[in-house]
Amino acid sequence: FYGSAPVERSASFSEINTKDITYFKSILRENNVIQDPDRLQPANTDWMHKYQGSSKLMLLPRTTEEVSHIMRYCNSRHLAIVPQGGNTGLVGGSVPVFDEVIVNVSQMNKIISFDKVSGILVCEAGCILENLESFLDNEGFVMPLDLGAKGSCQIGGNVSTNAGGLRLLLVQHLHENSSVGLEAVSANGTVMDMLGILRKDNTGYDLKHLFIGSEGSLGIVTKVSILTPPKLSATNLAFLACKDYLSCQKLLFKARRKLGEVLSAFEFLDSHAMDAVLNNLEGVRNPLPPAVHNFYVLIETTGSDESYDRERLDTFLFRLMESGLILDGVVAQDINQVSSFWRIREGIPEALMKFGAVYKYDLSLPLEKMYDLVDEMRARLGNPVKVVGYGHLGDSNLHLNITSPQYNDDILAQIEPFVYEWTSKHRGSISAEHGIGLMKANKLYYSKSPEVVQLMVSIKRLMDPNGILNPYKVLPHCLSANN
Ligand code: FAD
Ligand code: 2HG
Ligand code: ZN
Repeated sequence: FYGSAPVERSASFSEINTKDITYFKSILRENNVIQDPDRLQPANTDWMHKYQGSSKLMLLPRTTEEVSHIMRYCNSRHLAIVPQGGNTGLVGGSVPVFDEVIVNVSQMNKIISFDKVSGILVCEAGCILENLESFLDNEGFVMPLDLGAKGSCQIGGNVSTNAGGLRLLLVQHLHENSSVGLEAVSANGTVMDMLGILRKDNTGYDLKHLFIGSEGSLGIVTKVSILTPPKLSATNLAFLACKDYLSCQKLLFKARRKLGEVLSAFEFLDSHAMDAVLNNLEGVRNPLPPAVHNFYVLIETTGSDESYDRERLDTFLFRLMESGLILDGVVAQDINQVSSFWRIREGIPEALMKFGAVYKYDLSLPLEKMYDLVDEMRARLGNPVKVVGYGHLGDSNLHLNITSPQYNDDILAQIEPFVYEWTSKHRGSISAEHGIGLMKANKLYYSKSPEVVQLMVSIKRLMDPNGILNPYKVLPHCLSANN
Protein backbone atom coordinates (compact mmCIF):
# COMPACT_ATOMS: atom_id res chain seq x y z
CA PHE A 1 0.00 0.00 0.00
CA TYR A 2 1.37 3.35 -0.97
CA GLY A 3 1.25 5.99 1.71
CA SER A 4 1.24 3.60 4.64
CA ALA A 5 3.83 1.45 6.32
CA PRO A 6 3.41 -2.23 5.48
CA VAL A 7 1.03 -3.90 7.86
CA GLU A 8 0.72 -7.58 8.71
CA ARG A 9 -2.48 -9.53 9.12
CA SER A 10 -3.18 -9.92 12.82
CA ALA A 11 -2.90 -13.52 13.98
CA SER A 12 -5.69 -12.87 16.48
CA PHE A 13 -8.31 -13.00 13.72
CA SER A 14 -9.94 -16.21 12.51
CA GLU A 15 -10.49 -17.14 8.90
CA ILE A 16 -13.96 -17.64 7.45
CA ASN A 17 -15.11 -21.27 7.28
CA THR A 18 -18.18 -23.06 5.93
CA LYS A 19 -19.89 -23.04 9.33
CA ASP A 20 -19.66 -19.27 9.37
CA ILE A 21 -21.29 -19.06 5.94
CA THR A 22 -24.06 -21.39 7.10
CA TYR A 23 -24.66 -19.19 10.12
CA PHE A 24 -24.80 -15.98 8.06
CA LYS A 25 -27.22 -17.64 5.64
CA SER A 26 -29.42 -18.55 8.59
CA ILE A 27 -29.74 -14.96 9.81
CA LEU A 28 -29.71 -13.04 6.50
CA ARG A 29 -31.47 -13.57 3.19
CA GLU A 30 -29.33 -16.02 1.27
CA ASN A 31 -28.72 -13.58 -1.58
CA ASN A 32 -27.41 -11.03 0.90
CA VAL A 33 -24.46 -13.29 1.73
CA ILE A 34 -22.11 -12.49 -1.13
CA GLN A 35 -19.28 -14.83 -2.10
CA ASP A 36 -19.28 -14.23 -5.85
CA PRO A 37 -15.77 -12.90 -6.76
CA ASP A 38 -17.23 -10.56 -9.41
CA ARG A 39 -19.38 -8.84 -6.81
CA LEU A 40 -16.63 -8.86 -4.21
CA GLN A 41 -14.07 -7.27 -6.50
CA PRO A 42 -15.49 -3.69 -6.48
CA ALA A 43 -16.14 -3.92 -2.73
CA ASN A 44 -12.48 -4.89 -2.20
CA THR A 45 -11.24 -1.92 -4.24
CA ASP A 46 -11.38 1.72 -3.18
CA TRP A 47 -12.54 4.68 -5.31
CA MET A 48 -8.98 5.65 -6.20
CA HIS A 49 -7.95 2.08 -7.11
CA LYS A 50 -5.13 2.50 -4.65
CA TYR A 51 -6.14 0.07 -1.90
CA GLN A 52 -7.05 -3.52 -2.61
CA GLY A 53 -8.36 -6.04 -0.09
CA SER A 54 -8.97 -9.75 -0.50
CA SER A 55 -12.21 -10.33 1.38
CA LYS A 56 -14.10 -13.48 0.44
CA LEU A 57 -17.36 -12.40 2.05
CA MET A 58 -19.70 -9.42 1.96
CA LEU A 59 -22.82 -9.25 4.09
CA LEU A 60 -25.77 -7.00 3.27
CA PRO A 61 -27.95 -6.67 6.39
CA ARG A 62 -31.44 -5.17 6.00
CA THR A 63 -32.18 -4.30 9.63
CA THR A 64 -30.44 -3.19 12.80
CA GLU A 65 -31.25 -6.58 14.26
CA GLU A 66 -29.39 -8.33 11.45
CA VAL A 67 -26.39 -6.05 12.00
CA SER A 68 -26.52 -6.93 15.69
CA HIS A 69 -26.53 -10.68 14.97
CA ILE A 70 -23.58 -10.31 12.58
CA MET A 71 -21.54 -8.35 15.10
CA ARG A 72 -22.25 -10.65 18.01
CA TYR A 73 -21.22 -13.64 15.95
CA CYS A 74 -18.09 -12.05 14.45
CA ASN A 75 -17.00 -10.87 17.88
CA SER A 76 -17.35 -14.34 19.38
CA ARG A 77 -15.48 -15.89 16.41
CA HIS A 78 -12.83 -13.13 16.21
CA LEU A 79 -13.75 -12.39 12.62
CA ALA A 80 -12.58 -8.93 11.55
CA ILE A 81 -15.11 -6.58 9.88
CA VAL A 82 -14.99 -3.58 7.57
CA PRO A 83 -18.12 -1.42 7.72
CA GLN A 84 -18.77 -0.10 4.23
CA GLY A 85 -21.14 2.50 2.83
CA GLY A 86 -20.84 3.93 -0.69
CA ASN A 87 -17.11 3.12 -0.80
CA THR A 88 -16.21 6.67 -1.85
CA GLY A 89 -13.75 7.21 1.02
CA LEU A 90 -10.37 8.60 0.01
CA VAL A 91 -8.09 7.25 2.75
CA GLY A 92 -8.40 3.49 2.33
CA GLY A 93 -10.84 3.16 5.27
CA SER A 94 -13.75 1.51 3.49
CA VAL A 95 -12.06 -1.56 2.00
CA PRO A 96 -10.51 -4.58 3.71
CA VAL A 97 -6.75 -4.65 4.19
CA PHE A 98 -6.73 -8.47 4.16
CA ASP A 99 -9.71 -10.84 4.36
CA GLU A 100 -11.98 -8.87 6.70
CA VAL A 101 -15.73 -9.46 6.27
CA ILE A 102 -17.33 -6.51 4.46
CA VAL A 103 -20.55 -5.38 6.11
CA ASN A 104 -22.29 -3.05 3.70
CA VAL A 105 -25.44 -1.30 4.88
CA SER A 106 -26.66 -0.24 1.42
CA GLN A 107 -29.87 -2.29 1.83
CA MET A 108 -30.79 -0.21 4.87
CA ASN A 109 -31.99 2.71 2.80
CA LYS A 110 -35.38 3.74 4.15
CA ILE A 111 -36.46 7.20 5.26
CA ILE A 112 -38.07 6.63 8.63
CA SER A 113 -39.64 10.02 9.34
CA PHE A 114 -39.49 13.67 8.47
CA ASP A 115 -40.91 16.40 10.69
CA LYS A 116 -41.66 19.51 8.67
CA VAL A 117 -41.96 21.70 11.75
CA SER A 118 -38.60 20.88 13.30
CA GLY A 119 -36.88 19.92 10.02
CA ILE A 120 -35.62 16.69 11.60
CA LEU A 121 -35.08 13.79 9.23
CA VAL A 122 -34.65 10.25 10.56
CA CYS A 123 -33.38 7.64 8.13
CA GLU A 124 -31.43 4.42 7.81
CA ALA A 125 -27.67 4.65 7.39
CA GLY A 126 -27.58 3.26 3.85
CA CYS A 127 -29.58 6.14 2.31
CA ILE A 128 -27.61 7.70 -0.54
CA LEU A 129 -26.96 11.38 0.07
CA GLU A 130 -28.38 12.50 -3.28
CA ASN A 131 -31.62 10.59 -2.65
CA LEU A 132 -32.00 12.36 0.68
CA GLU A 133 -31.33 15.68 -1.07
CA SER A 134 -34.09 14.98 -3.63
CA PHE A 135 -36.52 13.87 -0.95
CA LEU A 136 -35.94 17.03 1.07
CA ASP A 137 -36.06 19.25 -2.01
CA ASN A 138 -39.63 18.08 -2.58
CA GLU A 139 -40.42 18.94 1.02
CA GLY A 140 -38.84 22.41 0.75
CA PHE A 141 -35.76 21.57 2.83
CA VAL A 142 -32.06 20.88 2.16
CA MET A 143 -29.50 18.43 3.50
CA PRO A 144 -26.94 20.18 5.71
CA LEU A 145 -24.08 18.69 3.70
CA ASP A 146 -23.17 18.33 0.06
CA LEU A 147 -20.22 16.62 -1.61
CA GLY A 148 -19.10 15.64 -5.09
CA ALA A 149 -19.64 11.97 -4.17
CA LYS A 150 -23.34 12.54 -3.35
CA GLY A 151 -24.53 10.09 -6.02
CA SER A 152 -22.85 7.16 -4.23
CA CYS A 153 -21.93 8.07 -0.65
CA GLN A 154 -24.34 7.16 2.15
CA ILE A 155 -25.43 9.17 5.14
CA GLY A 156 -23.94 6.51 7.47
CA GLY A 157 -20.61 6.93 5.69
CA ASN A 158 -20.92 10.72 5.86
CA VAL A 159 -21.52 10.61 9.61
CA SER A 160 -18.77 8.02 10.14
CA THR A 161 -16.26 10.22 8.30
CA ASN A 162 -17.72 13.50 9.61
CA ALA A 163 -17.72 14.63 5.99
CA GLY A 164 -17.35 18.35 5.33
CA GLY A 165 -17.89 19.29 1.72
CA LEU A 166 -18.92 22.25 -0.31
CA ARG A 167 -21.36 24.15 1.88
CA LEU A 168 -19.83 24.14 5.34
CA LEU A 169 -20.04 27.94 5.39
CA LEU A 170 -23.81 27.80 5.19
CA VAL A 171 -24.44 24.89 7.46
CA GLN A 172 -22.66 23.43 10.42
CA HIS A 173 -20.23 20.66 10.90
CA LEU A 174 -21.97 17.38 11.79
CA HIS A 175 -20.57 17.66 15.32
CA GLU A 176 -22.29 21.03 15.64
CA ASN A 177 -25.61 20.22 13.98
CA SER A 178 -27.69 20.27 17.13
CA SER A 179 -29.87 17.37 16.14
CA VAL A 180 -27.52 14.85 14.60
CA GLY A 181 -28.34 11.71 16.47
CA LEU A 182 -27.68 8.13 15.58
CA GLU A 183 -28.22 4.49 16.31
CA ALA A 184 -25.13 2.31 16.27
CA VAL A 185 -24.33 -1.33 16.88
CA SER A 186 -21.20 -1.99 18.93
CA ALA A 187 -18.64 -4.74 18.36
CA ASN A 188 -20.48 -7.18 20.66
CA GLY A 189 -23.82 -6.59 18.97
CA THR A 190 -25.34 -4.18 21.47
CA VAL A 191 -27.69 -1.67 19.85
CA MET A 192 -27.16 1.86 21.12
CA ASP A 193 -30.03 4.25 20.56
CA MET A 194 -28.73 7.81 20.46
CA LEU A 195 -31.18 8.92 17.80
CA GLY A 196 -32.45 11.84 19.89
CA ILE A 197 -34.68 14.17 17.99
CA LEU A 198 -34.52 16.91 20.60
CA ARG A 199 -32.56 20.10 20.22
CA LYS A 200 -31.72 20.17 23.92
CA ASP A 201 -30.61 17.11 25.87
CA ASN A 202 -27.99 17.48 28.60
CA THR A 203 -28.30 14.05 30.15
CA GLY A 204 -24.68 13.12 30.67
CA TYR A 205 -22.06 12.17 28.10
CA ASP A 206 -23.09 12.92 24.52
CA LEU A 207 -21.70 9.68 23.13
CA LYS A 208 -23.00 10.04 19.58
CA HIS A 209 -19.97 12.30 19.02
CA LEU A 210 -17.70 9.29 19.47
CA PHE A 211 -19.26 7.74 16.38
CA ILE A 212 -19.21 10.90 14.25
CA GLY A 213 -15.86 10.68 12.48
CA SER A 214 -14.76 7.37 14.03
CA GLU A 215 -14.62 5.74 10.57
CA GLY A 216 -16.26 2.46 11.53
CA SER A 217 -13.71 1.72 14.26
CA LEU A 218 -16.16 1.86 17.19
CA GLY A 219 -19.43 0.54 15.79
CA ILE A 220 -21.70 0.33 12.77
CA VAL A 221 -24.03 3.29 12.35
CA THR A 222 -27.47 1.97 11.44
CA LYS A 223 -29.73 5.05 11.69
CA VAL A 224 -29.21 8.78 11.61
CA SER A 225 -31.33 11.77 12.65
CA ILE A 226 -30.34 15.09 11.25
CA LEU A 227 -31.56 18.68 11.49
CA THR A 228 -32.25 20.02 7.99
CA PRO A 229 -32.65 23.72 7.21
CA PRO A 230 -35.50 25.04 5.02
CA LYS A 231 -34.63 25.62 1.38
CA LEU A 232 -34.10 29.30 0.66
CA SER A 233 -35.33 30.57 -2.67
CA ALA A 234 -32.46 32.81 -3.75
CA THR A 235 -29.24 31.08 -4.74
CA ASN A 236 -26.58 32.76 -6.84
CA LEU A 237 -23.32 31.35 -8.09
CA ALA A 238 -20.39 33.33 -9.48
CA PHE A 239 -17.34 31.89 -11.23
CA LEU A 240 -14.41 34.30 -10.94
CA ALA A 241 -10.78 34.56 -11.97
CA CYS A 242 -7.95 35.99 -9.84
CA LYS A 243 -4.34 36.67 -10.74
CA ASP A 244 -2.77 35.17 -7.62
CA TYR A 245 -3.48 33.36 -4.37
CA LEU A 246 -3.26 36.57 -2.35
CA SER A 247 -6.17 37.97 -4.37
CA CYS A 248 -8.24 34.84 -3.53
CA GLN A 249 -7.60 35.46 0.16
CA LYS A 250 -8.52 39.13 -0.10
CA LEU A 251 -11.65 38.12 -1.97
CA LEU A 252 -12.67 35.80 0.86
CA PHE A 253 -12.04 38.52 3.43
CA LYS A 254 -14.22 40.96 1.47
CA ALA A 255 -16.93 38.37 0.71
CA ARG A 256 -17.28 37.63 4.42
CA ARG A 257 -17.72 41.34 5.18
CA LYS A 258 -19.95 42.34 2.30
CA LEU A 259 -22.03 39.21 1.71
CA GLY A 260 -22.11 38.16 5.36
CA GLU A 261 -24.82 35.69 6.25
CA VAL A 262 -25.76 34.84 2.65
CA LEU A 263 -22.27 33.57 1.75
CA SER A 264 -22.83 29.81 1.50
CA ALA A 265 -19.76 28.50 -0.36
CA PHE A 266 -16.31 29.80 -1.19
CA GLU A 267 -14.24 27.33 -3.22
CA PHE A 268 -10.99 27.79 -5.12
CA LEU A 269 -9.00 25.95 -7.78
CA ASP A 270 -5.71 26.70 -9.46
CA SER A 271 -5.04 26.68 -13.21
CA HIS A 272 -3.67 23.10 -13.02
CA ALA A 273 -6.97 21.84 -11.58
CA MET A 274 -8.87 23.79 -14.26
CA ASP A 275 -6.68 22.31 -17.01
CA ALA A 276 -7.30 18.79 -15.70
CA VAL A 277 -11.08 19.27 -15.77
CA LEU A 278 -11.14 20.92 -19.20
CA ASN A 279 -8.89 18.28 -20.75
CA ASN A 280 -10.16 15.15 -19.01
CA LEU A 281 -13.91 15.51 -18.55
CA GLU A 282 -16.44 15.32 -21.37
CA GLY A 283 -18.65 18.31 -22.04
CA VAL A 284 -17.01 20.75 -19.64
CA ARG A 285 -16.12 24.17 -20.98
CA ASN A 286 -14.30 27.15 -19.54
CA PRO A 287 -16.87 29.72 -18.38
CA LEU A 288 -14.25 32.47 -18.74
CA PRO A 289 -12.65 32.04 -22.16
CA PRO A 290 -10.28 32.73 -23.81
CA ALA A 291 -7.69 33.63 -21.16
CA VAL A 292 -6.17 31.10 -18.81
CA HIS A 293 -6.05 32.47 -15.31
CA ASN A 294 -3.90 31.40 -12.39
CA PHE A 295 -6.76 30.97 -9.93
CA TYR A 296 -10.52 30.54 -10.00
CA VAL A 297 -13.02 31.09 -7.21
CA LEU A 298 -16.64 30.00 -6.89
CA ILE A 299 -18.78 32.15 -4.65
CA GLU A 300 -22.27 31.00 -3.79
CA THR A 301 -24.87 33.03 -1.92
CA THR A 302 -28.02 31.58 -0.43
CA GLY A 303 -30.72 33.82 0.95
CA SER A 304 -34.43 34.50 0.87
CA ASP A 305 -34.68 37.77 -1.03
CA GLU A 306 -34.07 37.09 -4.71
CA SER A 307 -33.68 40.60 -6.09
CA TYR A 308 -31.89 42.04 -3.07
CA ASP A 309 -29.39 39.16 -2.83
CA ARG A 310 -28.63 39.32 -6.56
CA GLU A 311 -28.13 43.07 -6.44
CA ARG A 312 -25.89 42.73 -3.42
CA LEU A 313 -23.72 40.17 -5.24
CA ASP A 314 -23.63 42.19 -8.47
CA THR A 315 -22.55 45.36 -6.65
CA PHE A 316 -19.92 43.41 -4.74
CA LEU A 317 -18.50 41.86 -7.91
CA PHE A 318 -18.62 45.11 -9.87
CA ARG A 319 -16.55 46.92 -7.22
CA LEU A 320 -13.98 44.13 -7.12
CA MET A 321 -13.67 44.06 -10.92
CA GLU A 322 -13.06 47.80 -10.85
CA SER A 323 -10.39 47.45 -8.19
CA GLY A 324 -8.67 44.65 -10.15
CA LEU A 325 -9.04 42.02 -7.44
CA ILE A 326 -11.13 39.98 -9.86
CA LEU A 327 -9.79 39.71 -13.42
CA ASP A 328 -12.93 38.28 -14.96
CA GLY A 329 -16.15 36.72 -13.77
CA VAL A 330 -19.60 35.46 -14.62
CA VAL A 331 -22.75 34.87 -12.58
CA ALA A 332 -24.79 31.79 -13.51
CA GLN A 333 -27.96 32.80 -15.35
CA ASP A 334 -29.90 29.57 -15.00
CA ILE A 335 -29.89 26.17 -13.35
CA ASN A 336 -27.87 24.62 -16.20
CA GLN A 337 -25.11 27.14 -15.73
CA VAL A 338 -25.19 26.56 -11.99
CA SER A 339 -24.60 22.85 -12.51
CA SER A 340 -21.94 23.42 -15.15
CA PHE A 341 -19.96 25.68 -12.77
CA TRP A 342 -20.28 23.17 -9.94
CA ARG A 343 -19.31 20.36 -12.32
CA ILE A 344 -15.93 22.05 -12.77
CA ARG A 345 -15.23 22.18 -9.06
CA GLU A 346 -16.81 18.83 -8.14
CA GLY A 347 -15.26 17.08 -11.15
CA ILE A 348 -11.64 17.74 -10.13
CA PRO A 349 -11.08 14.41 -8.27
CA GLU A 350 -12.52 12.45 -11.21
CA ALA A 351 -10.51 14.46 -13.78
CA LEU A 352 -7.24 13.91 -11.88
CA MET A 353 -7.79 10.15 -11.78
CA LYS A 354 -7.43 10.14 -15.58
CA PHE A 355 -3.74 11.01 -15.23
CA GLY A 356 -3.07 7.65 -13.56
CA ALA A 357 -2.07 7.63 -9.92
CA VAL A 358 -3.15 10.37 -7.50
CA TYR A 359 -1.50 11.12 -4.15
CA LYS A 360 -4.11 12.97 -2.12
CA TYR A 361 -3.53 15.23 0.86
CA ASP A 362 -6.48 16.83 2.63
CA LEU A 363 -5.06 19.50 4.91
CA SER A 364 -6.27 22.20 7.26
CA LEU A 365 -3.73 25.01 7.16
CA PRO A 366 -3.61 28.67 8.10
CA LEU A 367 -5.15 30.45 5.13
CA GLU A 368 -2.23 32.74 4.38
CA LYS A 369 0.27 29.85 4.24
CA MET A 370 -1.88 27.30 2.46
CA TYR A 371 -0.76 27.76 -1.12
CA ASP A 372 2.95 28.05 -0.18
CA LEU A 373 2.86 24.29 0.30
CA VAL A 374 1.60 23.76 -3.26
CA ASP A 375 4.35 26.01 -4.64
CA GLU A 376 7.03 24.29 -2.56
CA MET A 377 5.82 20.86 -3.59
CA ARG A 378 5.84 21.85 -7.26
CA ALA A 379 9.42 23.09 -6.99
CA ARG A 380 10.41 19.95 -5.10
CA LEU A 381 8.92 17.44 -7.54
CA GLY A 382 9.54 19.09 -10.92
CA ASN A 383 8.16 17.60 -14.17
CA PRO A 384 6.40 15.37 -15.23
CA VAL A 385 4.61 15.14 -11.90
CA LYS A 386 1.55 17.40 -11.73
CA VAL A 387 0.87 19.25 -8.49
CA VAL A 388 -2.64 20.63 -8.12
CA GLY A 389 -4.17 22.82 -5.41
CA TYR A 390 -7.88 23.40 -4.80
CA GLY A 391 -10.38 23.13 -1.99
CA HIS A 392 -12.68 24.71 0.49
CA LEU A 393 -10.97 28.06 0.97
CA GLY A 394 -13.78 29.31 3.20
CA ASP A 395 -12.83 26.54 5.67
CA SER A 396 -9.01 26.82 5.22
CA ASN A 397 -9.08 23.31 3.74
CA LEU A 398 -6.55 22.60 1.00
CA HIS A 399 -6.79 19.58 -1.29
CA LEU A 400 -3.24 19.04 -2.48
CA ASN A 401 -3.27 16.39 -5.22
CA ILE A 402 -0.19 15.10 -6.98
CA THR A 403 -0.51 12.93 -10.04
CA SER A 404 1.88 10.67 -11.91
CA PRO A 405 1.30 7.92 -14.48
CA GLN A 406 1.79 5.15 -11.85
CA TYR A 407 2.25 4.98 -8.09
CA ASN A 408 5.95 5.19 -7.50
CA ASP A 409 7.99 4.85 -4.29
CA ASP A 410 10.50 7.51 -5.31
CA ILE A 411 7.80 10.11 -5.80
CA LEU A 412 6.18 9.10 -2.55
CA ALA A 413 9.50 9.52 -0.72
CA GLN A 414 9.71 13.07 -2.09
CA ILE A 415 6.23 13.88 -0.83
CA GLU A 416 6.19 12.15 2.56
CA PRO A 417 7.07 12.87 5.30
CA PHE A 418 7.72 16.38 3.90
CA VAL A 419 4.00 17.17 3.51
CA TYR A 420 3.16 16.00 7.04
CA GLU A 421 6.13 17.78 8.62
CA TRP A 422 5.21 20.98 6.79
CA THR A 423 1.61 20.71 8.01
CA SER A 424 2.62 19.96 11.57
CA LYS A 425 5.14 22.84 11.59
CA HIS A 426 2.32 25.21 10.62
CA ARG A 427 0.01 23.73 13.26
CA GLY A 428 -2.32 22.35 10.60
CA SER A 429 -4.26 19.10 10.50
CA ILE A 430 -3.22 16.15 8.32
CA SER A 431 -6.89 15.38 7.76
CA ALA A 432 -9.34 18.24 7.39
CA GLU A 433 -12.33 16.16 6.30
CA HIS A 434 -11.47 12.77 4.72
CA GLY A 435 -10.38 11.01 7.91
CA ILE A 436 -7.40 8.81 8.75
CA GLY A 437 -8.33 5.39 7.36
CA LEU A 438 -5.39 3.15 6.51
CA MET A 439 -3.47 5.88 4.72
CA LYS A 440 -2.75 8.05 7.74
CA ALA A 441 -3.07 5.64 10.69
CA ASN A 442 0.67 5.81 11.32
CA LYS A 443 0.74 9.56 10.77
CA LEU A 444 -1.68 10.46 13.54
CA TYR A 445 1.06 11.91 15.75
CA TYR A 446 1.57 14.76 13.29
CA SER A 447 -1.79 16.14 14.42
CA LYS A 448 -2.50 14.61 17.82
CA SER A 449 -0.44 14.51 21.01
CA PRO A 450 0.70 11.10 22.41
CA GLU A 451 -1.66 11.57 25.39
CA VAL A 452 -4.65 12.10 23.11
CA VAL A 453 -3.72 9.14 20.89
CA GLN A 454 -3.44 7.01 24.06
CA LEU A 455 -6.95 8.04 25.11
CA MET A 456 -8.25 7.12 21.66
CA VAL A 457 -6.62 3.69 22.03
CA SER A 458 -8.20 3.22 25.48
CA ILE A 459 -11.65 4.07 24.11
CA LYS A 460 -11.13 1.65 21.21
CA ARG A 461 -10.09 -1.15 23.60
CA LEU A 462 -13.08 -0.51 25.83
CA MET A 463 -15.60 -0.53 22.99
CA ASP A 464 -14.01 -3.19 20.82
CA PRO A 465 -11.80 -5.38 23.04
CA ASN A 466 -11.14 -7.92 20.27
CA GLY A 467 -10.31 -5.18 17.78
CA ILE A 468 -12.60 -6.66 15.12
CA LEU A 469 -13.96 -3.33 13.83
CA ASN A 470 -12.05 -1.89 10.91
CA PRO A 471 -8.64 -3.15 12.07
CA TYR A 472 -5.40 -1.47 10.89
CA LYS A 473 -7.27 1.82 10.41
CA VAL A 474 -7.44 5.13 12.31
CA LEU A 475 -5.01 4.24 15.14
CA PRO A 476 -1.23 3.77 14.77
CA HIS A 477 -0.62 0.12 13.92
CA CYS A 478 1.67 -0.51 16.86
CA LEU A 479 -1.12 0.55 19.26
CA SER A 480 -4.09 -1.12 17.58
CA ALA A 481 -6.47 -2.98 19.86
CA ASN A 482 -5.67 -6.34 18.30
CA ASN A 483 -1.94 -6.00 18.98
P1 FAD B 1 -17.33 4.68 2.71
O1 FAD B 1 -16.34 5.19 1.75
O2 FAD B 1 -17.98 3.40 2.38
O3 FAD B 1 -16.65 4.56 4.15
C1 FAD B 1 -15.89 5.60 4.68
C2 FAD B 1 -15.52 5.23 6.14
O4 FAD B 1 -16.68 5.18 6.95
C3 FAD B 1 -14.87 3.85 6.27
O5 FAD B 1 -13.93 3.91 7.31
C4 FAD B 1 -16.03 2.93 6.64
O6 FAD B 1 -15.60 1.83 7.40
C5 FAD B 1 -16.90 3.86 7.46
N1 FAD B 1 -18.35 3.61 7.31
C6 FAD B 1 -19.12 3.69 6.19
N2 FAD B 1 -20.40 3.44 6.49
C7 FAD B 1 -20.45 3.18 7.83
C8 FAD B 1 -21.48 2.87 8.75
N3 FAD B 1 -22.76 2.77 8.37
N4 FAD B 1 -21.15 2.68 10.04
C9 FAD B 1 -19.87 2.78 10.47
N5 FAD B 1 -18.85 3.07 9.65
C10 FAD B 1 -19.14 3.28 8.34
N6 FAD B 1 -15.39 14.02 1.77
C11 FAD B 1 -15.61 15.20 2.39
O7 FAD B 1 -15.53 15.27 3.60
N7 FAD B 1 -15.89 16.33 1.67
C12 FAD B 1 -15.99 16.33 0.32
O8 FAD B 1 -16.22 17.37 -0.29
C13 FAD B 1 -15.80 15.09 -0.35
N8 FAD B 1 -15.92 15.02 -1.68
C14 FAD B 1 -15.68 13.84 -2.32
C15 FAD B 1 -15.77 13.80 -3.71
C16 FAD B 1 -15.52 12.62 -4.39
C17 FAD B 1 -15.64 12.59 -5.89
C18 FAD B 1 -15.18 11.45 -3.68
C19 FAD B 1 -14.93 10.15 -4.38
C20 FAD B 1 -15.09 11.48 -2.29
C21 FAD B 1 -15.33 12.68 -1.60
N9 FAD B 1 -15.25 12.75 -0.21
C22 FAD B 1 -15.47 13.95 0.43
C23 FAD B 1 -14.88 11.57 0.56
C24 FAD B 1 -16.09 10.62 0.84
O9 FAD B 1 -17.06 10.73 -0.09
C25 FAD B 1 -16.72 10.95 2.13
O10 FAD B 1 -15.81 10.66 3.11
C26 FAD B 1 -18.04 10.18 2.38
O11 FAD B 1 -18.59 10.73 3.52
C27 FAD B 1 -17.89 8.68 2.53
O12 FAD B 1 -19.16 8.06 2.52
P2 FAD B 1 -19.37 6.56 2.01
O13 FAD B 1 -20.76 6.16 2.26
O14 FAD B 1 -18.87 6.41 0.64
O15 FAD B 1 -18.43 5.79 3.03
C1 2HG C 1 -13.48 17.64 -2.76
O1 2HG C 1 -13.58 18.64 -2.06
C2 2HG C 1 -13.27 16.31 -2.11
O2 2HG C 1 -13.63 17.67 -4.01
C3 2HG C 1 -12.18 15.46 -2.74
O3 2HG C 1 -13.06 16.46 -0.74
C4 2HG C 1 -10.83 16.10 -2.63
O4 2HG C 1 -9.98 14.40 -4.03
C5 2HG C 1 -9.70 15.25 -3.21
O5 2HG C 1 -8.55 15.50 -2.86
ZN1 ZN D 1 -13.23 18.43 -0.03
